[in-house]
Amino acid sequence: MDRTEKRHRKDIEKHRPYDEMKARKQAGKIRRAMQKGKGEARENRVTEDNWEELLDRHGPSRKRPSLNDIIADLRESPGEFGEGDFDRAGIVISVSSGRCRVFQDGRELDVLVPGDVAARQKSALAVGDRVIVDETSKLTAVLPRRTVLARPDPHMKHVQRLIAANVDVVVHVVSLKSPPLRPRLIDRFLIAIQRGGAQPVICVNKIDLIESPAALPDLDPYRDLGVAVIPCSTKTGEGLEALRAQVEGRMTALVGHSGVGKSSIINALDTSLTIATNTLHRRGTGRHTTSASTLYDFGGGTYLIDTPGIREFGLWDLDRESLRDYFPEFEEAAEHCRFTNCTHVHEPDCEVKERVEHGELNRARYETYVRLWRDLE
Ligand SMILES: Nc1nc2c(ncn2[C@@H]2O[C@H](COP(=O)(O)OP(=O)(O)OP(=O)(O)O)[C@@H](O)[C@H]2O)c(=O)[nH]1
Ligand SMILES: [Mg+2]
Ligand SMILES: [Zn+2]
Repeated sequence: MDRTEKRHRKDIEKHRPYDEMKARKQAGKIRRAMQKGKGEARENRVTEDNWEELLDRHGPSRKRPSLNDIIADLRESPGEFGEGDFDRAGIVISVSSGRCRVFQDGRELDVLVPGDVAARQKSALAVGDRVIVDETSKLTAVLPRRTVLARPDPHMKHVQRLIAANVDVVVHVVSLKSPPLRPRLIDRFLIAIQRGGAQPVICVNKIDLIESPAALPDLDPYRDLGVAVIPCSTKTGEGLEALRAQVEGRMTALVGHSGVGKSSIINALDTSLTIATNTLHRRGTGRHTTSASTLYDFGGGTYLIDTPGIREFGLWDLDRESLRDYFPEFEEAAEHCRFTNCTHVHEPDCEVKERVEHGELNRARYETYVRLWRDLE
């Protein structure tokens, strides 16, 4: 960096509004905190090649807590809860207006949701929530959530709509044909999943519809980010075991566009289930087969949540600064950009753009970044 450039940078720093500086500092702090976690995640990165080994290594210790563990947790930090409450803890398996079904101690209960409980919660009750139910089958409390999967309400953008709570894994199901793959949706889902704290997995369904594996789209950029990409077919059974390995002993939500085969996959993983799937699906008819999220207990701590298809997936509460956190593959190049605050969109001497031009960074991911950046104005 020569002296004129240094001076130029100083000038920029000096004239940047105070609020922006503060926001940047805060964002930096968060990013650094996230990076700490990321290192660990990188070590434990699950790929198609190492999942078996990782599963062996982590074994049951990585399994999600059973109800007994939830109760043990509660005993340790009871907060407002009393000893009597612990035996009445359960997991929400479906929610309808004013009522929900709760899985408690091997039984399924029909539970009343009082208005004040719903009002006390920041967002409504979700499938996967751990709750306490009283003797009269009334819900009395929703326990703190470990993770959430949420999206903005399509009609009220500032309202968060919960898709599921406490999920360890979210499988984004896509299909290659009917409906066709929409890579842009993958990026939005990935960001929403990571923000909620769950581990993302991409499942490419209906591979029986393509002539050869060469016709598979390039999803390596996602593999490079440490996201497992599992091609599968519920018709031929291919890939189902790899998928099972990802979800075993954990609570998993399947999300994705309507008609990609989420319900079919859950049916295929447990042949005793017969969830309605759409046999008459036509694109553009607006028909959704699954209309509400439902949790299925596969035993052994494995829970799968079927969710209704989603057409659009908006992002809320995301600013341009934090958008970068979801494109960690740009980070190294960004250190070589001419401007420290380079957005990689319109600045000169941008190393990120340079590497995209040279094919060292994935162009589709970069274009997604730019599109999201513009949306976030
Ligand atoms: N060729 C092929 N078709 C599949 C496969 N998996 C599912 N389908 C078909 O795709 C259609 C939609 O499947 P569903 O399981 O209902 O899809 P969904 O994602 O649950 O849809 P929504 O509930 O509307 O969100 C059905 O006709 C299935 O038979 C597959 O691996 N190959
Ligand atoms: Mg369905
Ligand atoms: Zn740049």
